[in-house]
Amino acid sequence: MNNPASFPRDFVWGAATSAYQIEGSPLADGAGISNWHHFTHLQNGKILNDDTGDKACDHFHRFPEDVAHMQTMGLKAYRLSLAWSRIMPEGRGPINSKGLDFYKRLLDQLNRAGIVPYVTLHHWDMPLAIDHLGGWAHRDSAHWFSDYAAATLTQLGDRVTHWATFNEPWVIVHAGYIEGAHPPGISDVLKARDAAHNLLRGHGLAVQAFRAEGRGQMGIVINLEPKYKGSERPEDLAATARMDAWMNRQFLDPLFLGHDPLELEEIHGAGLPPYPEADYVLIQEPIDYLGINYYSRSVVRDAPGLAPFHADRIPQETAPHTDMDWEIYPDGLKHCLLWVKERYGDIPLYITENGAAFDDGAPIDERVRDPRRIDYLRSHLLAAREAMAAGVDLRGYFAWSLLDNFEWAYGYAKRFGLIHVDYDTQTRTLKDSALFYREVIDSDGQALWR
Ligand code: IFM
Repeated sequence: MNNPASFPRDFVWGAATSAYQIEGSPLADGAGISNWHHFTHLQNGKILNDDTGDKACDHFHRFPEDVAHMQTMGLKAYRLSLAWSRIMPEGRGPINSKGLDFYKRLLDQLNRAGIVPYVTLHHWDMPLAIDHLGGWAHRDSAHWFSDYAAATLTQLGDRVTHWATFNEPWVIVHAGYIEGAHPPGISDVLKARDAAHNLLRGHGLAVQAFRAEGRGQMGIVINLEPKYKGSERPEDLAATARMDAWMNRQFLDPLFLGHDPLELEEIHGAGLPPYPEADYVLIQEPIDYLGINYYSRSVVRDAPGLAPFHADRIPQETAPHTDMDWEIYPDGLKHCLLWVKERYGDIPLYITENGAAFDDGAPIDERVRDPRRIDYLRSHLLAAREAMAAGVDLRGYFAWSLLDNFEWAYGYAKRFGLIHVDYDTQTRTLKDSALFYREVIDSDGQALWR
């Protein structure tokens, strides 16, 4: 930390993926049907080109090659998620040991390679059987999840020390229960409220199970998008606060402060029966770290007709954007790291996802030139380093993503990978950004300043 133009020696340099996005073979070895398998096979126009995760990056079969690529890149850590439906096919009840075996093989491969696995228990793919019972809107979902978590922690605890309960619960709630773009594909603001609360209860119960059975560290991964006011008009300020509450504070306030943000009442309606006080004690179960996923920011204005948020994003037309149409705004990363420290205290932080979708074309002479992704990584890492210099306890950074993969509603159309995947042949090619990232890692970050 003394050298302002480098990162600490023990900084954790990693890359991230998730199960449904890369594994393929979703029903292999006795796995149950997941909500995402079901949703993609509905072919109801909600997934671009009717793409599915049936094959994805075929990581299920090709993980030894993928771990070898991680070694080539010099990764210190790899963030992955587990498919609940491989481990508990019905979401509850008996464990499927063959499903677990896949993860044991993968984790062994990583540990042998000296790459520390950071494992997320749930990254959106829920067993369909329990989704059909009401999914996260059902109060029992917290217990379904913590039973799965407890069993998994016991089974894999000898191989994993860094755990997270959930990835981006906000997306589960917003895309699944408000926009209907992800499973369960509905638009119901009250169910969304219950889903958010039950995810947090499930998190608290899983942390308790971890304290009883696990070793190492347990955290949660939250996606943050700083909201900037569109103007000084009181209506725009209120809309900005509402969107900040909905996206950023909806999860962090209960986790660290023990209450929901007040502005949620403007969205869900006041006068709803309150949840039991004991829920908030459970949700505040102390964690070892917070994972932050950061991609962009938004500038907000009041939009009275747009239920349920009555707010809208002001397009930043002259600013650079990625292929997701997300504004590239590295300062937002610094701001949200500083904001988390100021509002919630000195919890150890990791950037658990950060990256950019760009289509850089097929490899030419086994090379993919992706200077825009390099610029994105560089500018965001420099912003993160500035936050560290200002006192933020940032322990590591995971680029999203190791591989091009299944980008949910966008199918295979958006490429976030440091490694290019040819989906027909499953050939992997390290992009220039992967080679750049290797230099960054090798030099403790100093390559960023060159
Ligand atoms: O691909 C997703 C990932 O699953 C969760 N975080 C955002 C990424 C890019 O959209």
